[in-house]
Amino acid sequence: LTESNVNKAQLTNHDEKYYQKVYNAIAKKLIDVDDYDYGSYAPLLVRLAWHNSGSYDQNDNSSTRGGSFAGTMRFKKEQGDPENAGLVKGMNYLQSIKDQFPDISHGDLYTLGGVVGIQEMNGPKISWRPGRVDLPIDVTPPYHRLPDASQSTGEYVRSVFTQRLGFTDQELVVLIGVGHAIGKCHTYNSGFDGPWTFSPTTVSNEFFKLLLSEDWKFKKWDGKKQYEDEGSHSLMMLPTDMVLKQDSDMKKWVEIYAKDEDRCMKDFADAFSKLLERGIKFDTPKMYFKTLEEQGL
Ligand code: ZEM
Repeated sequence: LTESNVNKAQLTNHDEKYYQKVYNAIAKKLIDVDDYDYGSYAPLLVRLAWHNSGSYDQNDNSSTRGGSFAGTMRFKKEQGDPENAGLVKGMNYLQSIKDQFPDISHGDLYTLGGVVGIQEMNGPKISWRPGRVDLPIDVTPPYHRLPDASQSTGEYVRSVFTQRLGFTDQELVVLIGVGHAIGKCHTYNSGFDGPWTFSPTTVSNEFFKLLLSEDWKFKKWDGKKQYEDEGSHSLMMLPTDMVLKQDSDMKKWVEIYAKDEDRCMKDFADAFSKLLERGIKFDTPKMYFKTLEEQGL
């Protein structure tokens, strides 16, 4: 990396107390406005934070390196990437928070939304820092940097997570498996259908347990190629999810995380925090937020 293409987080006029207020506003809205699957927008906010950050390419030496810094997901251009289908709903959801706290940049808002989503679904504490800056539309990253779920090789998954995003096998396994413990696929967004676990609004290591314990067969339908469990026929795996079990180096981590939930949560917290900060240089200390429950709210 050369100095010129590192995005430097800017100091904001606000302290941790202020961002805790923003956190609380999002967390309260998760309780008040619940007209999404399983009564929670939290999984959608996590996916929004991931897609904001996952457009980063460490090999891109232009000013369009992607990632969460410039907040370019606010533009229709980036929203039009087929992989981002459905995320506008998450951004619209956060608009009232932006109106209440107008100083916060879009990159900070969308990443903080992911932190709130994880923590309020009983997940681990995710360190977070402010200082992303809204930049103009011309730094919008090109399409198709987010992974294509229909791919089914370890080589492909590493081409995104390792070559482009700079994650190890351990980190990519924990990110995908905990990310897909929550929420579901919607045919109207991606063409895939269904949840990965029986507890889609709780952050857990259930994905890893089910990936190993269930018999996964191709789903018989006219839709995209996906897997379903032989037991209940109500859960799903994407082709890229199955790679975590098919690739022997990745599978080692699946086995560790299926057995050790504490390790899983700790490693996920580190990897998710790293994801949100890809391509950004911060000089400020990490912030940690209390859940509504911890504050007695
Ligand atoms: Zn997902 N993801 N993802 N993911 N994801 C979907 C939904 C959700 C992939 C993918 O193609 C899809 C990570 C990694 C990868 C979440 C979090 C994280 C959907 C369904 C697809 C197709 C979208 C829809 O139809 O609404 C692929 C190929 C991945 C890597 C190989 C990582 C990493 C995540 C976070 C850490 C979440 C929370 C959802 C559920 C969203 C919702 O609306 O319920």
